Amino acid sequence: MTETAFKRLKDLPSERLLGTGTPMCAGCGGLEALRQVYDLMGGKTVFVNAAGCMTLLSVYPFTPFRGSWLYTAMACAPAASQGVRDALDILIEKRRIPPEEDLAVVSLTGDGAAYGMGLSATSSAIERGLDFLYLVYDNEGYGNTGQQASEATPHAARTATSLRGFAGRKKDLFAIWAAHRPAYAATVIGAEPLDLARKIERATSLKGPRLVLALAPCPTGWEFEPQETVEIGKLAVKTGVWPLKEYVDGRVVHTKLPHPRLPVEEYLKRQGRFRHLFEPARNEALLAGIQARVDAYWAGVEAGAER
Ligand SMILES: Cc1ncc(C[n+]2csc(CCOP(=O)(O)OP(=O)(O)O)c2C)c(N)n1
Ligand code: SF4
Repeated sequence: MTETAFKRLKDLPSERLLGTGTPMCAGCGGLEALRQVYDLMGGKTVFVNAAGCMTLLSVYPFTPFRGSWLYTAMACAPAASQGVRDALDILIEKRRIPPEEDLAVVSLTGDGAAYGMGLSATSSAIERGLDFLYLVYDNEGYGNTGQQASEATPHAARTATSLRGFAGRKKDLFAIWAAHRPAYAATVIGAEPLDLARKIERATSLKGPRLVLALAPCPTGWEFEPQETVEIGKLAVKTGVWPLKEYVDGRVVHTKLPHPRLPVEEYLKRQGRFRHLFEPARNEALLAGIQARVDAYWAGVEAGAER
């Protein structure tokens, strides 16, 4: 990481841009990430928000945003972001607005849109070199409609559509973005605000397609108490389940190595969606399988493989 303005927690912005009293659940990890990103990016930001939990933020005539916000269908936030970017560029070119009134365009969606329904529109937007930042709050399910499984749901998690545990595996969206050779891609989590701030600092210094993929601990869908959001988020990092990394200049760099790495079950056992792995009896085979995959990932990182 090059020189950063964010060396200590007190370097983080003190002004809070997003209004309080939103209809999000208490302890929402997605909201935690959005607040931080908004404070760092500043008020000259337009959010293009696909259907999901966050679309409840702005319910006419109320909005917690300082500026513009646009609601789109699940599959098309990146396409709508293109329209907004183009409109701003044309207005500036025609001198209908001065360059100082330009806005940063942010696609804001959950994982259902980002990993699944909106992936085709995303791929095309990256291909066109669209100048936008895509903020994903990944709560690992379709949260707004009752936490059905999505393509980001982790193996064995109970959801409304996988009552005995999800049989599939979480899709690697970071790798999919990196394969497109974007300007930037990063994983973040609200529980690690300095790491998040440095990544937004880097992302906003660049132009082109940029991904900021935030793991979003979700008390409602993951079944834990709202006051545990930060602790669960830190455990996701400390157990190696959520690697913090960035892709820039064609290289992937891990920004926080979990040393010593805690056993994965320290993270799993705190969440009701994994309770069946521990009760009525421990499912040793499944727990060992989940741990082995995390171990294999980090063995690859230590061996220098680009992940
Ligand atoms: C094409 C389509 N199918 C289904 C829906 C219903 N729907 C609205 S929000 C939502 C869940 C979106 O999940 P995600 O993108 O992960 O965001 P979250 O709800 O978790 O915030 C669904 C399925 C929709 N809006 N559009
Ligand atoms: S369901 Fe989860 S992601 Fe959605 S608002 Fe509630 S806590 Fe946040």
